Amino acid sequence: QSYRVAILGATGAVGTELLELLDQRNFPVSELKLLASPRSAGSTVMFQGESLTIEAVNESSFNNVDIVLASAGGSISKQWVKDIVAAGAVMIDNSSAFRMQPDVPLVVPEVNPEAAAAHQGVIANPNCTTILMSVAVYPLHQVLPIRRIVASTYQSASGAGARAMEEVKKQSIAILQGQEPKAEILPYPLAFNLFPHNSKLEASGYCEEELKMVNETRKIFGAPDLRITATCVRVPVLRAHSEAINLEFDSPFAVEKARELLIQAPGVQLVEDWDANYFPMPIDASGKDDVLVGRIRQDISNPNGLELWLCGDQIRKGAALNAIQIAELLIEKNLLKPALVANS
Ligand code: A2P
Ligand code: 11C
Repeated sequence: QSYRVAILGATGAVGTELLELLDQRNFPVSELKLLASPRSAGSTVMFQGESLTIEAVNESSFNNVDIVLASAGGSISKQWVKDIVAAGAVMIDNSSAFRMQPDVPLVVPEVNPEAAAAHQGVIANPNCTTILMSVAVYPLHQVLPIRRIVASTYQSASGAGARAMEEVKKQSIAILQGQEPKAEILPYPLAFNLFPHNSKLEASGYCEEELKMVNETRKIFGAPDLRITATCVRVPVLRAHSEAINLEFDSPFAVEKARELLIQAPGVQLVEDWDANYFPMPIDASGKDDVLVGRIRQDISNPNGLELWLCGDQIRKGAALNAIQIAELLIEKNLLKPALVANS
């Protein structure tokens, strides 16, 4: 059986990757609709040897569609969700618009695939830093519950979209030519620089990105009391995020045990060469499906603590790949139609 798929935001960083992954993974597509803003309507892209025309999204775009992969931003997702659900399609949404709604499953297939079954037409794809961290630490959490996470992130330009990636390249060229770098998409020059994450600051002093890591991880793990704190930073890397993670348990977690678990964990690749001081790097993670994890060590300040370092492709596992894996899960478990709610 094959399915009618639409990509909303098909020209963006994540949309382009979605297209590539549908092809690479031989996703069973019978029809593919590529939707974006009127700016790119009429342009064409190649998919499996066929030239497809980008369409401007409108009220009838979702008729006769089974799966909508949305990656055009939260306001666009909110604008079209009713039409998508009314058309009988399932929306897998990459934005933060619906993630914390109780009736919307927030799914990382390696962690909580069972949550997808309760969907009512919308499934949310978590924030990229949250996905990467979840895949790496959940295998440990299953063995010994994590009590506290301290995360520090090093986030690439891709998290701010395709135009931000282009901006960093242009800024780098400008600086190397002795000119002033221009910042139009990102708030400050990122080339040869870094800055605290550019999402909105809340009264608590945390930015939205940091609070997404807190709230979304709790929802995905089904652990509302899990203590998490994060500092998110944008760095001049094109497309893979890195994270330094400190974990605290109720009792010691042997480093060797953690290593064994992570070697077997789905979606994780252990990258550690202690003699060469070689550990995950964003250039190695770019274009890869797995989250690269390494530098696992005992926290010298806490007998119950572990330290680890990870890098993961923000556009792939942090966004497009996770969304496609959710779609594959829906197909495998026959969950494309919204589950019937008891008593409704
Ligand atoms: P477009 O290229 O036509 O602007 P990114 O996150 O990489 O910046 O990509 C954002 C994606 O969202 C692009 O595909 C972009 O299309 C799409 N998009 C932006 N605004 C709209 C809109 N009003 N309606 C539909 N798609 C939109
Ligand atoms: C970043 N994680 O790197 C962000 C981008 O909630 O999906 C994606 C924001 C989100 O800036």
